[in-house]
Amino acid sequence: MKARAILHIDMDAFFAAIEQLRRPELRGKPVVVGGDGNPRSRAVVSTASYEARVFGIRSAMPMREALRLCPQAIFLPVDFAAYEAVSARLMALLREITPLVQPVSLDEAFLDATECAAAAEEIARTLKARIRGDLGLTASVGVAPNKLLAKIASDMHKPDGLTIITAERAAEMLAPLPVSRLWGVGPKAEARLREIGITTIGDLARVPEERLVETFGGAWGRMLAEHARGIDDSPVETHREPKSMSRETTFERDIQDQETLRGVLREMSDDLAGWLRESGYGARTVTVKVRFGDFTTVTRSLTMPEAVDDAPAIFEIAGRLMARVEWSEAAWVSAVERSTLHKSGTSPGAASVTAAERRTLHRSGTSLEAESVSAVERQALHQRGTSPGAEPASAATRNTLQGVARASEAESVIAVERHASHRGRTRRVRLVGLRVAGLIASGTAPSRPGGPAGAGNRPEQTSLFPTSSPADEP
Ligand code: TTP
Ligand code: MG
Ligand code: MG
Repeated sequence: MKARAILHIDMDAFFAAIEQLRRPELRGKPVVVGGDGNPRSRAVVSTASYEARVFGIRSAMPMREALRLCPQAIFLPVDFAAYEAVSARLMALLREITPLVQPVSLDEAFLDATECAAAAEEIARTLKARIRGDLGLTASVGVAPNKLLAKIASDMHKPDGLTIITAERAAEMLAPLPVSRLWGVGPKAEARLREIGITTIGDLARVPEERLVETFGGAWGRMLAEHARGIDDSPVETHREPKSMSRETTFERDIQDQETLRGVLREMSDDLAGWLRESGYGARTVTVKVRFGDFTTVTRSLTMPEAVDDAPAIFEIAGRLMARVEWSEAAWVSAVERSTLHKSGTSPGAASVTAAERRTLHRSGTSLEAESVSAVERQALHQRGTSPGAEPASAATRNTLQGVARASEAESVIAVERHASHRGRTRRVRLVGLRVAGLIASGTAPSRPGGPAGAGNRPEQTSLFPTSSPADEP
């Protein structure tokens, strides 16, 4: 296969640069754009000009903090319409080079120049010149054999940078960078990696993949291992039919409060129903996602024979799915066990549960802290996640577990269960998400008298935290 030539374009200090462009008296000065432009409001900084960054002002910082760092800065309100207009011109300009453009945000896009006649570096130079000439703005461009590296490259020499990462030099250029530069490595993952002595991408590349899979679960562990080596096969995706739409909320603080959760789910249901109606789709699949304070993530999915597009139906299904999440730590631990045992179920007989499974469970049993179980949990969840809708604690699995317990084949399992039953606290929620998928154009959805699926047999209001779960600890 021909090596790909991917460009990543990211405008410099985008909102602030547009303000400086239309108000020449602001050029060369510290400009901060955020909220309604009042530096004493509770708003946060959207962006700051490079002149303001010298003072330590950054995106997402409270405006008040920015004011403290640089009292002489010029504070301006966000004028979204103006930035959108410039963004549209930028994307049009990129599409003149090739139709293979994937906009990522207002000021950012990937471009696949593999089939272009000119060399990628030449295209990058032309682009920068045109952005300067036509828009009066500067951009930083990265050129690389894939999206991951192109994005890292565009960020390396900001502002007005042009950075090329070749396949040959990728490892060397990535090695000294902090792991946070990789997609999906946020502060929590960064902290976890630091705990095991990994701070740079080079460190990460030296960790055997199995170790990462063990620590972060299958999909993510493998992805980390690839990305650390500069490998990324994801295509530049131009406009595509929506496959799904989702909403997510990360709470300011991890919560345990059912009403808050219910309120957020209701809001997201309203939102998604609005989107479905506007786009003319119904959804056959609804998925909830819960990320707990310990970083583990659970999804529960339901696919219905017919599509829904109204908020009450989506909310109701979300509630039912939420009831299938293990909310208490005790239930959680035993679900992990079941899953572990389930895997062993492929080989017949309880004896197969002995070696590896017992060791795994024993390990978690030795210090039943969340941390020690979490690698196993994540792996278990990953496996379940790949077959959405599958009920993890199937009858067969439960039988296996019971059979094993009866035969006293796995004493450590019982120990874990017993221990866990004393730890029946409700787990704290960090993030909750709701997704609709299995989209069907509204006009073509099969209809049945009696309305959309689920309408006929809605159960009574379900509790998000099932009543069977042990009470919270005082
Ligand atoms: P970025 O490309 O992240 O930042 P930037 O263009 O301002 O600066 P640079 O790329 O040179 O580092 O974001 C593009 C715009 O998105 C930014 O101008 C304002 C907006 N934005 C926010 O509103 N909030 C944020 O937290 C971030 C990061 C960006
Ligand atoms: Mg930018
Ligand atoms: Mg950007």
